Amino acid sequence: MTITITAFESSPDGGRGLARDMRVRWALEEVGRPYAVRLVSFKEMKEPSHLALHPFGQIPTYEEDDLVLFETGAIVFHIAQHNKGLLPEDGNGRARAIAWMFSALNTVEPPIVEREQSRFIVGDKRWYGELLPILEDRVRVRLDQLADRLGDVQWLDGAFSAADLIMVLVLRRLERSGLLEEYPNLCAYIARGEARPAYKRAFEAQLAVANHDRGAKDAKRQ
Ligand code: GTB
Repeated sequence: MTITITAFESSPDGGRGLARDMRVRWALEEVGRPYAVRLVSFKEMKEPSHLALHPFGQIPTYEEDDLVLFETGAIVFHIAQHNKGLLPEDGNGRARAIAWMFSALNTVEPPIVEREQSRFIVGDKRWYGELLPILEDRVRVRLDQLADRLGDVQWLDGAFSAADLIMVLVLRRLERSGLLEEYPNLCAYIARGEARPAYKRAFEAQLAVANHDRGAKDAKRQ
């Protein structure tokens, strides 16, 4: 049973682990499932063969036997459901972990992406300087609430789960924004996620792709 995922051939983040294949890599590493990676260019993502796997022409995708999945939330949930270690065994704990997974994707991530994307969409407008603090305050609303709930516990609800995996990576998108530093317990939470051996293996694997890509580009220039 080979699992194959897709990832950027040339990730815009240069290997900082911010592209969403990192979620799937980390989940697979946590449960000890080997996987192959097929790298795709931006052009290939919009071609029929990739669109057959992913209707929106994005990465990552996930193939396992005759199952094809897209959407990282669904992929991580599938991995967690079919392997031990990413969701609690008891029904109520499992339901709560799933709620936290959804909240990472539907409640915490949207204002973070909105803020990030605003620069690309309207960053050249003269009123952007007024918009940005508004968008940052929208992010702070969620970070305040999350930081309050997390307090000084290690993980969102008991043991580490798929919910923490997604939440940590959602929060990591704020790196270099200056916002996370206002929340020491969220910084410590992210650091705990990054310290996990499975996270490190996933990070190294995606970094190796970026380093290889950089090497190939350098060789082309010479
Ligand atoms: N909701 C989907 C999911 O969770 O699977 C979103 C998937 C998605 O946004 N994929 C992006 C993509 O394929 C890559 S991860 N984009 C190409 C396209 O839409 O044409 C988003 C991403 C990209 C780059 C950085 N970065 O450079 O820091 C971070 C995140």
